[in-house]
Amino acid sequence: AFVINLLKHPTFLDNTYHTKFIDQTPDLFDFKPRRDRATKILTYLSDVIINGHPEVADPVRPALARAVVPQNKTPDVPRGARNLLIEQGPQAVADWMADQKQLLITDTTMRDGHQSLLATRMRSIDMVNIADTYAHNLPELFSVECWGGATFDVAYRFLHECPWQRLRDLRERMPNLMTQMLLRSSNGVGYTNYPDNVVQEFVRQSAETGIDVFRVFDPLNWVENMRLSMDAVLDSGKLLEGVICYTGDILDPDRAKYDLKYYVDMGKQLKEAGTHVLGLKDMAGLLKPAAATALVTALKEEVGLPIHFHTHDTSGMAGASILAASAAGVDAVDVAMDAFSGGTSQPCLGSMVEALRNTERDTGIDIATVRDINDYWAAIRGHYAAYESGTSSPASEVYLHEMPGGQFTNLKAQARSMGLESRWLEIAKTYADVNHAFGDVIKVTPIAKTVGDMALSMVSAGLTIEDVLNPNKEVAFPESVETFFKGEVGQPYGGFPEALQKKVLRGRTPLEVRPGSVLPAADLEAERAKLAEMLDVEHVDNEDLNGYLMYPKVFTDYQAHHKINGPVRTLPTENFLYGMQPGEGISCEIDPGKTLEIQLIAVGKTDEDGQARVFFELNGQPRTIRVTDSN
Ligand code: 3PY
Ligand code: ZN
Repeated sequence: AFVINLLKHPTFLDNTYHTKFIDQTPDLFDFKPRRDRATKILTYLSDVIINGHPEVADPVRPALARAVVPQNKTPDVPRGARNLLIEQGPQAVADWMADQKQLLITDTTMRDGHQSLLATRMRSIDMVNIADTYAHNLPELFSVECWGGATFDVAYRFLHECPWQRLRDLRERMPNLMTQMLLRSSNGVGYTNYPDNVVQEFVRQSAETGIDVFRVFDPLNWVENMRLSMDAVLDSGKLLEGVICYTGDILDPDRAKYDLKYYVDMGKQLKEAGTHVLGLKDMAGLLKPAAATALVTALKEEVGLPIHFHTHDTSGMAGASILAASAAGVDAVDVAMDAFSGGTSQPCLGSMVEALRNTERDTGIDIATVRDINDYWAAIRGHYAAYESGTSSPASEVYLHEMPGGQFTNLKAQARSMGLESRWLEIAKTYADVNHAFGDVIKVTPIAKTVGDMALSMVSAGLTIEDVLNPNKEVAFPESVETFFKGEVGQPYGGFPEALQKKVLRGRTPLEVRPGSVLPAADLEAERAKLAEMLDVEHVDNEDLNGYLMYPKVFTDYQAHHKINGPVRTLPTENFLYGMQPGEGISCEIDPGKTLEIQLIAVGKTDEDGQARVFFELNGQPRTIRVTDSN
């Protein structure tokens, strides 16, 4: 084998070797390609070192601050809200919430914070490293939102790591804190309706792996379509937060479709459907302070459930809405750690703690602790500079288009990639036109994307809303628009605009029932067997099965990446994104207590065959990796 390696070696083949070549070329001694996890991780690093990370435009690593994990304030983990959930169940938590004088705080940094600011790219390692500190130093938190929404597929798709492992690791390190997820009802954590048993199985597994609070919303505020997932949460014994999505403006008589009565009625329906807590989800940040006062007051009085308010600071005014909601008696609110707050994310946690200090609604959170933890997050945010959207000021235009926080920067990036960035205001206006043409819909996943798809396609094709509505003008509708008008997302409040529906459907009959009711159940065991065969493994566990059921292709692509590159989740973020520099050493813990010490020694020149060699020391032993240079 040594001779074959030598004969095939490019340096040998092109006659440039010299006597020291054998001594200096350790990969000759790699008799068969060793595909252990260490080799896989070195392969990944070599690829990034030579070819760069596909999402990082500027491969030069910026000067990065070190993220310092603060000291624990106590040796033991103090009691937190989760202890009550475990000991007395979800109703006791809801009762306790309603009894509290203080404003309860959810920290969204690990979910909506980075989803809204950094395209959901925060990696598990950066959450897991600070989780023990949260457990020790922030036991006052109501919950830590850290899962669901877009984080599930982005973990597999772009971070090449397993979202279930993230949840398991966080769960283990925060035994006293309630973990919270965002569930898109029958859309699970995807963009389309799944069969009922897939949704039920997903909820069951999420609860088993570690979710305590399920925030459940439907994009059409259709309670009928929420019941199945809500019942699944109730069966799991965890805390159910059925959600009202807020849109429009209850104080504007011209937006009468979604008035105070509409929201109160929906709150009552959610109560009747068994929710423990009423969520108020203002995904675009449209609930102005005076409206917050009116809405929270009415919901408290007429529904009588504890209320958890979620908003976005796109307009720069969300902090004022939270204070108004707090004064009106809201029970809990979502905020993000300072470094992950503001703009399209949630308002600032530290400032909210300060604003309420020494008032009746004092959060009880120690501001010095917040500063220490935020110092960690500020450094972490810098590591993801490649994903910053460049939006740096409040945007009152949000009241025009009503785009949710997670979509705003995304759609701008999409417009940029289509060469339409300079026509942004036109896109924003078109988005508003589409919303009205669609019957004034609630813009949240996946309908926000549907409206965005339509707006972009109109601007790029030079179509006006009159063209779209004109029955005699041929228009190519995006697939998501067809799905919506076919009734496959559900039934919108007030029904579909008939003429437009007719035009989109071209004679096809729309669905008028709950989409899940006509989808055949998935054969879970057959799917498991099919996946085991595809992956060439004996057994597929429930977490992997659920990942596959939600996102078949994304999941199998993730598995293929994992087979080549190993557990890349264990790499520090700066190395995951920027590779390593000669002389640099890093550690990655691939199993509890099993750590790889990796040092980059040198990067060889790319040879004529386009192969580059990267020289490492792995746990003190020399290792060479060859990769194709695709530059
Ligand atoms: C999601 O569905 O991911 C959202 O954050 C909706 O607001
Ligand atoms: Zn949100």
